[in-house]
Amino acid sequence: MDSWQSPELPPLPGSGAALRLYDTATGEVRPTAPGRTARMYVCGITPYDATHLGHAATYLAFDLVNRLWRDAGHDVTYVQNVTDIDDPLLERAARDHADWVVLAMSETALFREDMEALRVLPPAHYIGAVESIGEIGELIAKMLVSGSAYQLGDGTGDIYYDVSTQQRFGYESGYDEATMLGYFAERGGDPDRPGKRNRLDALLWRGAREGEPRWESAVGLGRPGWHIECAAIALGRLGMTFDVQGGGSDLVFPHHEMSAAHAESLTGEWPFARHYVHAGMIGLDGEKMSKSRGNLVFVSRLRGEGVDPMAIRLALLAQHYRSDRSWTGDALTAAQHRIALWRSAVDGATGPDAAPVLARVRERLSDDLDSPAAIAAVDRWAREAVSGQGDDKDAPKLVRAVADALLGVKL
Ligand code: 5CA
Ligand code: ZN
Repeated sequence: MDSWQSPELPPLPGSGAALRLYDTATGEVRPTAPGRTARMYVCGITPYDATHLGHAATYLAFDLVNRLWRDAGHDVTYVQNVTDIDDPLLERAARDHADWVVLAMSETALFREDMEALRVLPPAHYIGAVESIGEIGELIAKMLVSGSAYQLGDGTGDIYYDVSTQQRFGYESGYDEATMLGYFAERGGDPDRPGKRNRLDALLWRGAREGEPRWESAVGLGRPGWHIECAAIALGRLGMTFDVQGGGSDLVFPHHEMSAAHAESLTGEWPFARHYVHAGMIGLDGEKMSKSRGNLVFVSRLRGEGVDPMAIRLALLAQHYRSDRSWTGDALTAAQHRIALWRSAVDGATGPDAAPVLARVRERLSDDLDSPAAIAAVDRWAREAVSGQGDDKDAPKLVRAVADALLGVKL
C-alpha cells in the first residue's frame, strides 16, 4: 500500500544518546541496542472508523522512537500493517450497508491524511492484510507441517495455533492463565469453541463462509486470522529479533503474545522482538476511547474545525505515553497557548543560549520518552526569550529545529 508523505527532518548539531524504553516482557526500562539500522513494527489500524485521538497518541509515541533513533545516528526501517480484512470491518460495513472494501479504503486514506497532518514519519513498508494473504497462507502451511498448527476438523476449514507447542508462551505479557483467558475472550478470542486442543489456541485461518470474502491460499479458501497477519508482515520485512514491537496496551494480550509465539514457532528463534512497547489508553471523560463505546474524538473532525494539528500533537505529548490519560478541552487549550508562546519566542531575534535546551530535550526523551519534561525545557526557554532574556542570535533557530526534529512540532 502507499504510505504517506514524509515531513522534513531538520539537522541538529551533534547526536543523541542511546534510547531507553520500557519493555513489557521484562517490566523494566532498558536501553534499545539497534544495529546501524533500527527495526520497528507498530500495529496499524483496523480501518472501519476514522483515526481517533487514542490511535493518534499511540502513533505519536512511536514517532518519537523513530525520531530519537535517527537523532542517535541510526537509519530506521519502520513497518506498519493495516488490518484491512477482519470481523470488525465486515460487521461495520454490514451495519452501515456499505461495501467493506470501500470502507477500508476510505478510512485508510483518511488515516494517511491525519498522520501527514500530525507530521508522523511514515513507515517504509505500509502493508495491508489483504495484499499479504499469499505469504500468510504459506506460513500457516509450514506450521501445519511442523505441528504448531492444526485443522479444527469440523469441516469449516478453520486452522488454529496450538499454544502448548511454544514453551515460552506467556513471556511477553507475563499474565497468569486466568488473566489470559479473560482478555482472550474480551479481545476476539474463542476460548470455548469445541474441538480446540487448548482454550487459548488462536485462529490462524478462517475457512470460507457463505457471504464472506475469501481468498485462495496454500491452506485453502478463506481469510487470515489477526495475529498471524502481524507475525507474517513483520517477519517478511524485518526478520526475527527486531528492535521494537509496538502498539497500545490493549494489544499486550492476546495480540502481541500470539504474534510473537507464531513467529517463534515458525522460525525456532527467540525472541520475536527485543522490546515490546505499549502506549497507555486515551480516554474521554474517564472512559477508554473506543469504537464500541462510541466516545470518539476524531483527528479529522478537529482538523475540520480548524484546530492546528501541531496543537493536537503537543496536547497528546504533554503527558507521558505510558500513562492512561484523558483527552479534555482544557488540554487542547493549554497546547494552543503553548504553541503560541513557542512561536512568538522562536520568531524573536534573540533568546538565551539554546544548547542546554537541545541537551535537555535529548536527555529526557531518550529516557523512555519523557515528553512532558522535554516540553517543559522548551517552555522555560520560550518564557525567558519572550521576556527579553538572552542575546543569542542563533538560539531561536536552534529551538525551532529541536521542536521540529525531536518533538515533531513545526513552529
Ligand atoms: N489493527 C489492529 C492492530 S494489528 C488494531 O488494534 N487496530 S485499532 O484500529 O483498533 O487500533 C490501532 C492502534 O491504536 C493500536 O495500536 C491500538 O492499541 C491503539 N489504540 C486503540 N484505541 C486506543 C486508545 N483509546 N488509546 C490509545 N491507543 C489506542
Ligand atoms: Zn498487529
